[in-house]
Amino acid sequence: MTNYEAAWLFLELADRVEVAGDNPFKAVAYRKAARLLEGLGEPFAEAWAAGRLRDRPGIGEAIHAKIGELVQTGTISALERLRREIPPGVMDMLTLPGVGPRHARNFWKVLGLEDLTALQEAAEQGRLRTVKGLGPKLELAVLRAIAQRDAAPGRQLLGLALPLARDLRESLARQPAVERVEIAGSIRRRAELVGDVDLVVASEAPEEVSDFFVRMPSFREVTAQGPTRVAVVHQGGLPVDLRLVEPAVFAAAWLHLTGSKEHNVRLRQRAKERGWQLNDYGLTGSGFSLPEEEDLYRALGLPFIPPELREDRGEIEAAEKGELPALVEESDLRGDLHVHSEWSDGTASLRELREAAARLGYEYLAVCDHSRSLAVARGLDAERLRAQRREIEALNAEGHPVYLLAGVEVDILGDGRLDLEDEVLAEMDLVVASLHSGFRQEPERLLARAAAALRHPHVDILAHPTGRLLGHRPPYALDVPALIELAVETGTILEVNATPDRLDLCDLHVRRFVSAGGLVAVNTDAHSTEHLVFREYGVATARRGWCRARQVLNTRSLPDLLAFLAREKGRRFSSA
Ligand code: DGT
Ligand code: CA
Ligand code: CA
Ligand code: ZN
Repeated sequence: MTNYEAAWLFLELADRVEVAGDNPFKAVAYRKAARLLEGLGEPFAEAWAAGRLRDRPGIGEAIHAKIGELVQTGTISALERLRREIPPGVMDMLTLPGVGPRHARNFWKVLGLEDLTALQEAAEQGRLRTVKGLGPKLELAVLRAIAQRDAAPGRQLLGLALPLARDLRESLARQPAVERVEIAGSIRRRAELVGDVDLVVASEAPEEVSDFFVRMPSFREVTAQGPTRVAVVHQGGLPVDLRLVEPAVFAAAWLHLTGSKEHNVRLRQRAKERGWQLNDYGLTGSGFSLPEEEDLYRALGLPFIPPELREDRGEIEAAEKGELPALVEESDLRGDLHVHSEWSDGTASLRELREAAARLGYEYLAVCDHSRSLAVARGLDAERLRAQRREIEALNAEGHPVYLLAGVEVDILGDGRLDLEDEVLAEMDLVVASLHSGFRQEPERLLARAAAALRHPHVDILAHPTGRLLGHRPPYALDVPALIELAVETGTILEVNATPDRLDLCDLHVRRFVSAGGLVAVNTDAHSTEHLVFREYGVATARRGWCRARQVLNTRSLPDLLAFLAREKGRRFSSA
């Protein structure tokens, strides 16, 4: 058993202990032990036998004994007991985003729910909120997560699949038999929904790698296992496809498995025109040595094409002419222009948000809590907004590297008016407007509401313009091309909301908007400090929309941003 496998068992033990309602400190201790085992640097069994695990920080007597059990019997009796005690359907609940071990315990122990179907039913009947500590918010999260699975059967949010793919890649990368491992497929192209995880491994000892892989505890099923391919199904239901190749053909295999299929077809045509054949083993007949993807593209007369563009949407033609855009990168962002604090429905204080922004190296953060009509979110009225501004000004007086802008996310009301008086909006550093109601309205009415906001002199940004929730709610019946045209005309920024189930605007709309001269803002709409890293998905969407750094407002420095906002709306894009 490898250190990794041992670590996984301790992580599983931690989850199960929490679900069973055992002493919570135990779970913390098991997770700590798992981290230690992972980073040990020598086989854990040897370290244990030589007594080198004794008295390590985090390894108490009880954990030391459990590691001994693992060494001697290959398992931990406490874990085996919990595996028998907890119904498998309860552990399935942990695969829903937003559901942790403590929730699962409550569902099981308090409400008697033993699988996802029962959980869904209880959430629909509003029974989850009857348990102390569980609220309507969790009910919604559960329903949304379950609906997501159903609405896009077999397809998963990038925001869930990418972290999983990275975990698997990391585990494989630390195997001595693995020379190189990379993520391929739609995840590498950063598609918003993906069908599976594709991994490519270069190895001289593929059996060793596949043996290791199928024994990883994160899978519920092995569907294929051969010398070049292993297919498994992750606990959460997502299939994982592992290809094993000779190190010499790694680049060709990686290119092939990254896709898209349509992009590959075009590349093959080019190879054929040159009298070669492109396949997952390389460029047959060309005589080139092609250690990297870049070399393959060069042999075909093209510069490297970023994976996000490989959809046969004109990238080959642009590459030929040397006109590929230099795509915006995460490191280009200097701030986030739409975050929520505990003043409305966020969980973090302004100070905590500012610290989290500093950790990302940001220069600014626009606090945009909800306006009053959004009562479920404890929206702010003019008076509370002014109180919040005083707190923001006091914080800014501290000379911290992150400057806070006093913004607001103002609701666009049913008739197109905004939820705050013009004079209040005029006081704000930044106004983000959004539609939160009227999902079933007629297209004309919706467009009229959005248009009123775009034409409003104080509305700087339209947030999550189409209102879609991936796998859960379709976009509003909104005429997006018309909206885009009006946004360009009025100088209104359109948001690329980076929340993994929004990604709104989507890639194609981003492309249309920026090529028409519009500017976007990549915002996380964070409701807690952890959400700020969602920017990765927003940047990915912008990149898939062929977006350059200068087409994203929040890549600008603070002085440039303030100068931009100081200009009259109508002049913003032209002088941008
Ligand atoms: P997905 O999994 O549905 O989100 O989308 P992909 O693009 O990851 O598709 P997948 O997993 O079936 O295959 C991974 C890549 O392998 C795909 O993007 C391109 C390549 N590939 C698979 N099948 C074919 C094929 O029949 N022809 C060509 N040219 N390439 C293929
Ligand atoms: Ca795939
Ligand atoms: Ca696949
Ligand atoms: Zn928001």
